[in-house]
Amino acid sequence: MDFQKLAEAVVEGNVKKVKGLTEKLLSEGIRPDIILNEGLLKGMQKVSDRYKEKDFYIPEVLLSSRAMQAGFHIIKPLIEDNSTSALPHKVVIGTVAGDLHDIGKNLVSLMLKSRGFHVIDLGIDVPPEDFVEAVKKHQPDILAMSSLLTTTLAIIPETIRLLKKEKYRDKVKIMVGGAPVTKDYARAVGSDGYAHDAINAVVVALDLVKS
Ligand code: B12
Repeated sequence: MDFQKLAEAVVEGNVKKVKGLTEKLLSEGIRPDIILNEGLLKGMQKVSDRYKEKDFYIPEVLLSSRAMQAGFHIIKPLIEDNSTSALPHKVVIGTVAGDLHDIGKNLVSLMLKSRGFHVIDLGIDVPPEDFVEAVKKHQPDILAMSSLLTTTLAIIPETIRLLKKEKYRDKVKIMVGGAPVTKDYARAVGSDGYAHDAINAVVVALDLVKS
């Protein structure tokens, strides 16, 4: 199966193979979001599992992320072009200060774009002040924060406190996610929504802009 081969190529960190297989699947008419979920993401999941089991270390993880991103770059414009609903809703997204993980955040951003959201991506290592500035400047419907490290989780409530202080909290919905974030944590720090993956992030975002 080519999806399995693609996932394996991500695990191997083989950029050339990932590009070739992604292009092959596309030429066979497979939808880009399916290639993303069934191939590239399955591969990244295996990498995460191996890292957890201490079978993979940072250099291997970096090689795999680079290979995954190579496939992601091929399908990204296709998913973005596919956005049909063209909702006028805006999302400001970023990974919190101190945290450089961006694979998950980029996927959430891509999935939101594919459903017609206008996404303003502040990148990684974003301090509360910059989130708040972006909310003032862009007036988004949703502020989305990603945190992959327990050590940077506190940036989420800090940002919410600053938004309150600046009287902007009630002007924006807040959605949070990332491996250590849970539904209970999201609620406890006063955010409006949480999702454990990029697909559910879209469901939650659509729900937030409705309410
Ligand atoms: C890849 C990776 C890296 C790469 C990051 C590359 C990159 N460009 O992102 C590199 C090698 C650079 C890295 C570095 C580090 N990492 Co790291 N890394 C990982 C790993 C293996 C996979 C993360 C990933 O990309 N997963 C795949 C994506 C698709 O999943 P995801 O990120 O979870 O995102 C999904 C959901 O969480 C959700 N989501 C994510 N964001 C958001 C936002 C919103 C709004 C919503 C709704 C949803 C949502 O949707 C996403 C898509 O489905 C994880 C292990 C793990 N189990 O998570 C460790 C992990 C996150 N890393 C960890 C650590 C400790 C580090 C380092 C400190 C290691 C070190 N000693 O140097 C550094 C930190 C550097 C820094 N300051 O940020 C720990 C964190 C532990 C903790 N609880 O704090 C983990 C959990 C590994 C572990 N078990 O120890 N890492």
